[in-house]
Amino acid sequence: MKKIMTLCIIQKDNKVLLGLKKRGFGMGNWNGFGGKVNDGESIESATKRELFEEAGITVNNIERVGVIDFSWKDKEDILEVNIFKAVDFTGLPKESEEMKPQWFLVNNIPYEKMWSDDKYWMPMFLENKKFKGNFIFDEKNNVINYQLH
Ligand code: 6OG
Repeated sequence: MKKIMTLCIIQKDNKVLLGLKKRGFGMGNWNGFGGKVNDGESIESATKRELFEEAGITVNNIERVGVIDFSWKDKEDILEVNIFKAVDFTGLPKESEEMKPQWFLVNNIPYEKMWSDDKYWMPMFLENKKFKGNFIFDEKNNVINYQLH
């Protein structure tokens, strides 16, 4: 089964806004904000909803810059993660039950405390390139195979 998910990162000047995931899937990792798209909801509105729920900020303009399929060795489920960039937002990033937001300089991204795929596509994200790809992980969530273009 394929699950459609969103992931949104704010890039402002030479900084990006990430959040420390406090619970659930990916707990302990820094990541963008996002989650599952609900039935009947568009991917764009799910992206904005998750950003508000998790970081307390509102965005008008978001741009889809990447789509990546994630799967795990010997497992059938595929996560389709739609990756968005936003430049402008209103509100002050605020900690939620799920995420603790923090700004990082683009040359100081905490890759060692992020999902192991991020170091591959984040440089493209930061350079305003568009990308598509797929990643396969082992049971320890290490990347064992990927394609990205
Ligand atoms: P909830 O299920 O907690 O949202 N996500 C991933 N992000 C990265 N960078 N790498 C992955 O590799 C990911 N798998 C899922 C999508 C989970 C959030 O985590 C993202 C969602 O934004 C496997 O609601």
